[in-house]
Amino acid sequence: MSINRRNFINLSSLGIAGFSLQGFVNKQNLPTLKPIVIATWDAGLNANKGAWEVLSKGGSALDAVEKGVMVTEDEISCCVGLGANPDRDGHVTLDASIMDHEFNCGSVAFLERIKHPISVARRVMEKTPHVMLVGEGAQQFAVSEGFTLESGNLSESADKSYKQWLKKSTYKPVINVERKTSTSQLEDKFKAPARLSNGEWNHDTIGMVALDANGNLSGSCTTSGAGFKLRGRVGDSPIIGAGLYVDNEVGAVVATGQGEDVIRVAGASAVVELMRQGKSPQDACRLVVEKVRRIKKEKAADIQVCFIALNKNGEHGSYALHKGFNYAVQTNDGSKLIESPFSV
Ligand code: SD4
Repeated sequence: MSINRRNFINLSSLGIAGFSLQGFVNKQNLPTLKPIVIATWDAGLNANKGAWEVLSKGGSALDAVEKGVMVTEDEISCCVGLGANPDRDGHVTLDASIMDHEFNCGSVAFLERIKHPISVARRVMEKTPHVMLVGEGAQQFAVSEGFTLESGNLSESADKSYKQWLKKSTYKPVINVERKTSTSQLEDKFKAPARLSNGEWNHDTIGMVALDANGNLSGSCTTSGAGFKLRGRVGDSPIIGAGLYVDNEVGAVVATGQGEDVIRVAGASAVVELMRQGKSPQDACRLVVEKVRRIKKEKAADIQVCFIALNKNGEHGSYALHKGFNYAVQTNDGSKLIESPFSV
């Protein structure tokens, strides 16, 4: 995905090397591919379209990653946002985070009855001296900022799944059953949201990272966590450094999968640090996934952990513990869905 040396030399021979390549090429003298946005899962295809409306007009990566994931939060029949599966007490509780190119960040967790947790996370970042608000306090803040308090009713599909779950009420917080399937088994891989043939969602999260025309990175993540989770459970998505991390000198990373195991390894931050040491986005993601695999030993068979990463040059990559993860990419060349490499 990098522009090759020949192209670079051509650019240099046009006289744009030296002074003007400052800010246009990175330290390794690779021209930057921008703008670009990448997002987790096939739902990322639609989300990227929302982000692209901002990026293609020269807008900021921060605006793009907010607008992008709002598309998914708006899909009421989706696994993200208020249409998602509830916790085991029957309430939908949402987590979200956002981070810009200057280490500004904001997040909300255990938030109920608010349609766009990502926008509340952005307000936390921009309007408070804090990074994170949770539960009732986060909701109060959202309402004071003019967000509507929605009904709290479950969507039709979530209500159906919850009633089904109540029959057995087994507490088995296994996230991402996609390892038992493949993208081709999804109803329609280009139509978000995807449901598995057994009726379950194959994920509950959308994560997005973008590089804008000015060369700035930002990221966002929004999720319903895990269906039928313990009340009060919070995953990695709103934890800066675990579910999301952005360092504008290096790159931006977002995670999906079993949040507990992403938190354990400070996942997104760990991937960024590996890129700082010169690893490609894919290799950096792979090394952290392999660490999770080592830590979990035989229990790695029961969980999924995935990262997507974008570096300062616009190079991107991903890695998953198990088969079945994919991510969407949007550039000036168009949009595509990429099957992620995986460990086992
Ligand atoms: C969590 N990482 O709350 C999220 C869940 C997820 O696709 O990514 N689901 O643990």
